[in-house]
Amino acid sequence: MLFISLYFFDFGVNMEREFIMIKPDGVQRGLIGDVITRIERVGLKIIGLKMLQLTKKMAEEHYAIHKGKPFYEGLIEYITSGPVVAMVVEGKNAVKLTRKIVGATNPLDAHPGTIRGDFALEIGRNIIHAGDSPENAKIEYSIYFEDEEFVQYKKIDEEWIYE
Ligand code: D4T
Repeated sequence: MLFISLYFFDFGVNMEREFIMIKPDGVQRGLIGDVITRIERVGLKIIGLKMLQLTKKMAEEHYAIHKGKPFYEGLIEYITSGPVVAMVVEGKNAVKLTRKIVGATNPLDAHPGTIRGDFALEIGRNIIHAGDSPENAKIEYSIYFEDEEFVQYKKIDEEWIYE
């Protein structure tokens, strides 16, 4: 009994939800599968997934923090220029782990082996977005998902992923 409660206690620590978006260049370049594979194989659980075309309103809400910056208008145009794939994943330290897989914002600084390091060349065409904190991830995924859309399930490999 003690073992069971400890197990569940430990499993609950640092469990996070992360918001990920494959941007229009990632979709157009046929990288949806590649990106999802990298997220899945580290052990993160996808609980929400959809393809959509961002409206200008959604894009402006998502990138409100960058309003007024020199790259803002170009960013809004780019992110609304074609369909994106929006995803919410769950896992222990999901945000830190995802940001590591994604790599630095500027692909020039992103290490080989990261998504941006392997597939991108310019900051304004950097393939993917990932929330930078659990709080911001929630603010972002709430733009695109209703809470009822998330699927709660247990993956059979969890006991081999979590110690
Ligand atoms: P996103 O939001 O796309 O995951 O990127 P990051 O979280 O890694 O980085 P960010 O918020 O600083 O930038 C948002 C978005 O703006 C583009 N950008 C950024 C750009 O085109 N020129 C720039 O100088 C900066 C700083 C790229 C990502």
